Amino acid sequence: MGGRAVSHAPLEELTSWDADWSGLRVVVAGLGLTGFSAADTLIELGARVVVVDGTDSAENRARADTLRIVGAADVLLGPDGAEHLATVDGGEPELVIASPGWNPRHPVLAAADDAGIPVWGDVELAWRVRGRAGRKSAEWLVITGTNGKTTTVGMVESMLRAAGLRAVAVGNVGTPILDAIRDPEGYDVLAVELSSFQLHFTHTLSPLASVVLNVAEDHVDWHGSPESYLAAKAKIYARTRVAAIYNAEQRETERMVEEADVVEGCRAIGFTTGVPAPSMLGVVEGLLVDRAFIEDRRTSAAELASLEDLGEAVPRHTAANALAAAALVRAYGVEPRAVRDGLRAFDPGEHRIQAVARRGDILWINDSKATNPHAAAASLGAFSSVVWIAGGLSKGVEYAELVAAHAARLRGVVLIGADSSGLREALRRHAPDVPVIEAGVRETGRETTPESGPTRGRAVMVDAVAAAAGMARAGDTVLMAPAAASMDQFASYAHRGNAFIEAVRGLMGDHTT
Ligand code: UMA
Repeated sequence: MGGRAVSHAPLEELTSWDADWSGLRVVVAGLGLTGFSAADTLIELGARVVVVDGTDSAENRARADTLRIVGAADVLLGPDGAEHLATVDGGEPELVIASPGWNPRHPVLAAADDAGIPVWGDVELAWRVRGRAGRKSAEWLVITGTNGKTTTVGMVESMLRAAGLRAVAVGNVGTPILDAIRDPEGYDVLAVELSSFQLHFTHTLSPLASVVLNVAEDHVDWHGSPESYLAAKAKIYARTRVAAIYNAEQRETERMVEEADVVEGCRAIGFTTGVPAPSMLGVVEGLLVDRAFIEDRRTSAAELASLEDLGEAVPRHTAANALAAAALVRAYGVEPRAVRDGLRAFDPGEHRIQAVARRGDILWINDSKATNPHAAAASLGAFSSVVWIAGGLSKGVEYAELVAAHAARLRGVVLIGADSSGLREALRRHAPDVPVIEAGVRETGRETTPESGPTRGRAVMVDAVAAAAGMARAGDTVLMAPAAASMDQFASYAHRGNAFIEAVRGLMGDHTT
């Protein structure tokens, strides 16, 4: 390492771990989970790496120290380093790796684009280095969608493991894909959750099977328009080899498959919560069935599992996610029994439609994972009379449709979030009779949110829960499903969910479920 080796192969030939990456000049944008794993990998491959990150935090400094020790050419922290495209060993970079949180219009990425320098995400890098002499190279089953990605990727992982395969859920779910690629034991299959951000920076991925679970408006601020958000999602189908899986109840996803440039012989497979046509998975009399990956699909269907295997009172979207997961693993060749066993063993995790407490016939639900209107609509639709705690970072989406569709079930609304004006306005227009309280401003009657951030969030949530308790009547559900991201007042959706749980428990002592 070090030195100025320039022996590397041209970028188009850098398609395996064993290719010659030495001396390749790379700028890695971001030093979070993605940037760290990408920089560490590239250094191991012998590339010359400069990492830039706009935040000079203690955490980033610690990561920077580690990367310097293993051989990074430089790590630039703070706004100055992240304003312009850095040089590497005094020369222009030949490649930029973008973390998903980086907007393509960010000055560093825009400068790379202007200079004709390729910009890849960590997913592109991981795809290229997945093949390595002496290690098994995992197949990829890839998942995107506006909602349900994390649940589905977890179901896929659980089904694969039930089939006795070495498998792991990676990607947007939280474990960088490069960590799995570099695992010494290797995997048979990777269940890969991809966000629209990650897909935007992906160029040559050719998965065994792919799915867009559903599409609704989200992340408009990052992508610039709803159209470019959908275009990023549709990229997941490109070069799919065995099965391009679509939601038969959402024509947009089917159209994406029709328009995708898949590998010759790849099949289009639908999933539906209704009765399936041939080449689909669906539900018949309470059973999840497969009419796609069986011999005689014209006249029969294979039983995979029952709705009860998913748990009690399964919402429709959970059944849809299970069918999508089943389609992915069936494309790989997993047997029906492992689909069932995987679903039985699957634990949906916290913060999604999670019952937190019940007292005085009022049910308290944490759905902090509902970070956009589509996700919030799914949980609002599950209850008949709701006190809704909502608001936060809106990411540029519209609330009119959501509020209009669910106004009749709202007992009242408690607004959180540093600026929930979009939601407030939608409520004023489409639910004028529903009382709205703003958490954090009630005591004094004026805005008391000079600061934002985690500490602020906790106090706001305590106030929101108290306000909701005041509105709720017997038979109501208090639902924290914000339809917005959390980062204006909380560190993450998990932090927001925990703040809610703590506040509810604080309010009622030990009467929780
Ligand atoms: N940064 C800058 N300038 C910028 C943007 C970010 O300097 O303009 C720096 C930050 O200071 C920080 C680093 O970049 O140090 C963060 O990079 P990042 O935001 O890309 O986050 P990572 O830690 O790399 O995590 C990412 C995903 N984050 C995002 O897409 C925003 C994680 O998804 C994912 O789990 C992880 O990679 C591993 O693959 C999280 C997420 O919120 C859960 N995803 C969104 C969602 O699900 O809705 C898309």
